[in-house]
Amino acid sequence: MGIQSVVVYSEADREAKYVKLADEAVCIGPAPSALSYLNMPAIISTAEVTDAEAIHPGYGFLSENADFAERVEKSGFTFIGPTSESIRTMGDKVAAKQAMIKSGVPCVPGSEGALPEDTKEIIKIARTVGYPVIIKAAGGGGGRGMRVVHTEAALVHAVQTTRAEAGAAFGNPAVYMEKFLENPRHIEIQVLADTHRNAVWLGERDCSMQRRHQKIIEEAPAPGIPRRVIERIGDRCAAACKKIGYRGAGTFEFLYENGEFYFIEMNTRVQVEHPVTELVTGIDIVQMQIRVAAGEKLPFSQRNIQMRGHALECRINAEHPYTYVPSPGRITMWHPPGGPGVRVDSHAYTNYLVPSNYDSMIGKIIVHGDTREQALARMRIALSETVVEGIHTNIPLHRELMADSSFMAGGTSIHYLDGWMARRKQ
Ligand code: MV4
Repeated sequence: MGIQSVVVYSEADREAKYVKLADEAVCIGPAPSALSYLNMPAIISTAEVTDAEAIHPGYGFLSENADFAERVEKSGFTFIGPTSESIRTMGDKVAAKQAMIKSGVPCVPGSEGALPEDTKEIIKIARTVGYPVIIKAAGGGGGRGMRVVHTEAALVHAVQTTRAEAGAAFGNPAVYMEKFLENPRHIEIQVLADTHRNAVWLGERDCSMQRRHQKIIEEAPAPGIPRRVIERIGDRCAAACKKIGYRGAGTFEFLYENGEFYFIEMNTRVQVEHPVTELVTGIDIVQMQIRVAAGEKLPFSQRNIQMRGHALECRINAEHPYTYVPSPGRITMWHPPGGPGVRVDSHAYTNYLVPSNYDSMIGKIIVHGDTREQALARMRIALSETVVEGIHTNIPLHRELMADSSFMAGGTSIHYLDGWMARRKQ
């Protein structure tokens, strides 16, 4: 795009490749994120001293922090993302759900808004919803602050405990109730919206292969879901964006069970797994974020968007493949794969020191093929070509999963990896 870039980094990330590649790099503090990546004044003053125009928040730390978005804009910079108001609404899961119900997006059946104080009322709501139910914190999300309840006897205590935890963790004790779906898939819809009332959806991703809310494999399209079912949901997501005045990239998260979609949360950032959508649509999502933040119109409409082929992403983590114990340290050999339909996004290289301070993800291998079978074949070859020495990685786990008959068949649920690991017994 011809835009000069400045990266900010902490002392622990001194050696990361993006620090070397950027036009300018500014160290904003020591390793602990509270003193660097979460230090809003340090980031905003870096924008000031480097004469930046806009700030892209990435996909970690402050990327979904409404106060940060607000401070960026109040300091005279463009925040590359939605308005702080959108971020705030979607951060409150009760408000998000109410906005979606209003916009015609199907949600999990449950309480209308936050649960009341009155225990008799709570019991009544649970009877209507039907057990099992799940109690979720309004301020939670991404798997934080939730509790499954199977019987009426356990209900009131579960609500009280979740409330107390939510108050302490999020400063908001409000909780809500949903029907607990026992064996769903996690399917999400990517959207893009501009400031000229245009909004489109860019297909779906299946992110069901996960452990402890950390996804490890994502793919697009989602295997075995009829196109007409996805199209109905996608059109509703785009319509919801227009209705709420959404801007930039976003993701609607759904649970999918027995042929039905149920909205659970919206992410107001670009996500780790956006490359699978880029490969099947040919659209550069980050470039679009920057263009719509600059006030440009989206350069395409829904009918111009075509999904082609199949994409898979394997997240490469510095961790033991079967115990998941983090494995930071010096990478003595880094040999990424290549060839047609193979993309690697990473900040690592031979001699790079993986710091112990942050998330263990050190890269992503993303492949594209004409069919899911071709994408799987390309991923198997890509994984076989990849060499990472000096630390443990989860590459052996990915190699096994790419040869697993249920994964190969497609459509495994969010619980599949837990069961697979238990059966594998070290
Ligand atoms: C649920 C659910 C079952 N029923 N809601 C976990 C993360 C957060 N985004 C929502 N989550 C769930 N909500 C109802 N009504 C099961 C989960 C869930 C989950 C969802 C997506 C991906 C992985 C998951 C792992 C465990 C539980």
